[in-house]
Amino acid sequence: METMTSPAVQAHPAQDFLPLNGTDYVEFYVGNAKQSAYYYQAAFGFELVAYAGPETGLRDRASYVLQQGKIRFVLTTSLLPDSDITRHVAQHGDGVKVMALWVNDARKSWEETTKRGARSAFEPYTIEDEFGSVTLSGIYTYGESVHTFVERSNYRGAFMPGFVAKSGLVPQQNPVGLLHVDHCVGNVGWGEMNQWVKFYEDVMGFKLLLTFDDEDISTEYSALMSKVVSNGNGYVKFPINEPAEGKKKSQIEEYLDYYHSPGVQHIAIATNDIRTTVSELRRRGVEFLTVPGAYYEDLLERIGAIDEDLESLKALNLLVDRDEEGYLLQIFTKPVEDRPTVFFEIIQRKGAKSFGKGNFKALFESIEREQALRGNL
Ligand code: TYF
Ligand code: FE
Repeated sequence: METMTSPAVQAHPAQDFLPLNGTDYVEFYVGNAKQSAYYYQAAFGFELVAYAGPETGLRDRASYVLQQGKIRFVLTTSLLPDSDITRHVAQHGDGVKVMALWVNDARKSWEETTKRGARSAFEPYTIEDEFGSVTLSGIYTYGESVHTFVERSNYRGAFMPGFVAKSGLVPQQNPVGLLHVDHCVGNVGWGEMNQWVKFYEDVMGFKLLLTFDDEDISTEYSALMSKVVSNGNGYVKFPINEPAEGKKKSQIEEYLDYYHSPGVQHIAIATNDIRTTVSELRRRGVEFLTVPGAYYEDLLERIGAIDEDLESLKALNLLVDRDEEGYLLQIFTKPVEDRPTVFFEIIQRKGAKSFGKGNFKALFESIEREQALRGNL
């Protein structure tokens, strides 16, 4: 069953040893950053804002920084036949390397977490240019993923020192309306969920928010367990999934088979007008999972009155769920690579703080239909 564990907002935020202002950026290591940057501009409505590469003095890589609302994606590719980036892409395909967290003190963030047992990715260092300075530090989380702490309080440039401002050649048409990262979900190996929940609790001071056991989320075939951890102010939420035994292969196992390690499964992005956002994403060619029409037949009986009319939700295949505090609308893209690994969720919260448990059955059956088409069920 779903268990609500503790309030997301701590009574005494001053005691938080790792205060976080939110997600600073998400960095993807990709095979071709120039073309990925085009995809996120043309299909998802991001704007190119900054660039680093050979033209700015980098010999080994190129990075494109894309922005929409408060969301920053950094797309990085290697220019070498063998490097950490090259090896990452060879092993995992395009995937998320860094979930960067915006902090006021990157050195203290690194010290507080490493002294509690975090494995350092890199020690604190400061970089400067004419627009100010940024201090960075990093720790490893599950798989090869890294949390970079970004202190940019006095920085006024396009992204950070080392990057030049650069605008895109893709004309931005109608606004898509993506606002901020709502949560980033990790898939970890069999039996590893609890140790990663403990990592976020002990090392980063997060609190367990929700637990989903396999009765909540096992459909006829696929099964998984999930726990959600949140930082003190609730701005940063990390659900952690592990595969569970089902009749056939778990969707989490399929991910692990193709990603070849634990890693980021999906990034949920908030909008305050999901119908406009999803119409625009569909028009631009983003592919979404679908649920059968029957999902909508008893929807209003299940979740009660909502502001949106049923037909408009059905036309876009949007999912709806309710909790004690309100409701939410959500939809999931298909994987955005050839491997069945990383995908996106678009979510509009109307009071609800939960994750759409009422949709798990319909959603997971939809994922299983895709798994079957890939021959992985
Ligand atoms: O983040 C969540 O918990 C929801 C539901 O493989 C979910 O988006 C959970 C597991 C999964 C896909 C979606
Ligand atoms: Fe989600």
